[in-house]
Amino acid sequence: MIAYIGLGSNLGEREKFLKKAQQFMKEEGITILKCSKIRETLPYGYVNQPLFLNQVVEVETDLSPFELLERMQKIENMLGREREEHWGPRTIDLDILFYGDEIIESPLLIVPHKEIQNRLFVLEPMVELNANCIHPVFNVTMITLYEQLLEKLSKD
Ligand code: A4P
Ligand code: MG
Repeated sequence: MIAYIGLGSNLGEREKFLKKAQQFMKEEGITILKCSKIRETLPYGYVNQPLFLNQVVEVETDLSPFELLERMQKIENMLGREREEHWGPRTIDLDILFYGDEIIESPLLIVPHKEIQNRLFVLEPMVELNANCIHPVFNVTMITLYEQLLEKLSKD
């Protein structure tokens, strides 16, 4: 299955954490097919925290969505993430953005990630990697979601 993982880091050696996370993914049998550019972004949500580095990777995996989540959490833990503040600073945050075109709504896992449409730091790299990828809930492409968000932000 093709999946997209969003990576974010805003503590310590941010670029190193992005690289390490990808190295660990490979060790877990996850094949990285494409990587977006790394972008420095303003914190979204809880704004009083350091700037993030964000990136999205396209991966191929035989893992189920829940196995993939478990591996992402294992990698977050290995990279020393302290789970304290919701939306607060973190060495690495790994979100499953898409898992093929599957829609999953369980207490543990929501796919597509519920904030994709609100986040430029996800939509810009998604457009870069696969502009015509269709969001299975909204039934529109990444480029459309990106343009809609720009439009919305320009009115705020
Ligand atoms: N969970 C549910 N769905 C998913 C999914 N698709 N991928 C559950 C990963 N996890 C998912 O996550 C809390 C729980 O979400 C997990 O236990 C899992 O079962 P967490 O990573 O422990 O907590 P969190 O990251 O603090 O909260 P959350 O809601 O995941 O926040 P986000 O969406 O990850 O946002 N600003 C910028 N510029 N860049 C960023 O990367 N990131 C965040 C965190 C906020 N602001 C940011 C950035
Ligand atoms: Mg998260």
